[in-house]
Amino acid sequence: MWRKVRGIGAAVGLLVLIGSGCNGSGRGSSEPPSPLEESSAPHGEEPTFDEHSAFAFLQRQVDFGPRAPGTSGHSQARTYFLTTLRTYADAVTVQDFTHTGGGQTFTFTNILAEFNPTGSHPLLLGAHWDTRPLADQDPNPQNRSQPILGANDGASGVAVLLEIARVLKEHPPPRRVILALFDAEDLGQTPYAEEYSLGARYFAQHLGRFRPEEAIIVDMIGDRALRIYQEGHSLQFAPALVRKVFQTAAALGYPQFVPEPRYTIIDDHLPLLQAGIPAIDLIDFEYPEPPSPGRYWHTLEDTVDKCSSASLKAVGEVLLHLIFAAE
Ligand code: 1BN
Ligand code: ZN
Repeated sequence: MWRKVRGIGAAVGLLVLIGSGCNGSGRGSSEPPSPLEESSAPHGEEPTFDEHSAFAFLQRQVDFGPRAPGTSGHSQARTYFLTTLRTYADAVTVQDFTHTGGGQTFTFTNILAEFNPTGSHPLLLGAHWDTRPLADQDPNPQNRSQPILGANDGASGVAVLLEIARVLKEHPPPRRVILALFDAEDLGQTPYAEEYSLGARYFAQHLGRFRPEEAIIVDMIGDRALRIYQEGHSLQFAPALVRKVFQTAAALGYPQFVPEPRYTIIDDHLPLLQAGIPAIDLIDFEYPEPPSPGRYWHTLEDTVDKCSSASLKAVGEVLLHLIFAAE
């Protein structure tokens, strides 16, 4: 694995990608105002991912406004994640770090929530919680100096992880699970790969006792017309994990997972791969539809009405199944 992964540094330096309002399955404003307090699944069975609770976690984040580093939305969201995860997880670790770029220094925070911390076969599920400071892909030039809301690009992945945290509180997992909320994923400017994924990079360089056996990143998985293809770096460097995830999705009957390669993307799985961890990226990079990356990506159109609770459910159920499946 290590030998295979070493080659990735050069590849990432050159490559960005190759290829083509979130609304709760049409639920819109009828979404419940807050996440559920208890899991509806009975004890002793594989628990169920509640899509409406997940969607409420998405809405809650967007209600803070843009969560770009240095904004009040960022600071409020940080507090919310810590408060929420401390009620669900066995342990929560705050990983603060600073980064200087463009003459400015910001403080960032990765948040690591653990379940069954002494269990074997540690699995990391990760998502970025920051949102992009500038809507640089917006068709209207006047919008390009404004921050995005990041309903899909930011909130969707975190919403799935928060719902999984809620479920795991009620149903302790048989293996160690680390939920990682990474900061500062989206500060880069295409095509400079080294400016993206600052939080995941910091994490991967300070693994300590947090080295997982395998890792799955979820990003932009709230799109109403969800289509997750097999991402190129994931396929190249962690093919067995890609197969396992897509086979699970097929067995559970989720056609949103399309078992074909389509594009190769810079994302938070790359620093993990570079640290020798089999890591994959589950991302829908056609937002809302082909050609990639789609007309809502990094625009002011990345809003709640473009997303769907059914999409969160498809991803969440697959991840829960992987957590509870017998090895
Ligand atoms: C994913 C979501 N990314 C940014 N927002 C990573 C990325 C970076 C994707 C550069 C394509 C190009
Ligand atoms: Zn982005």
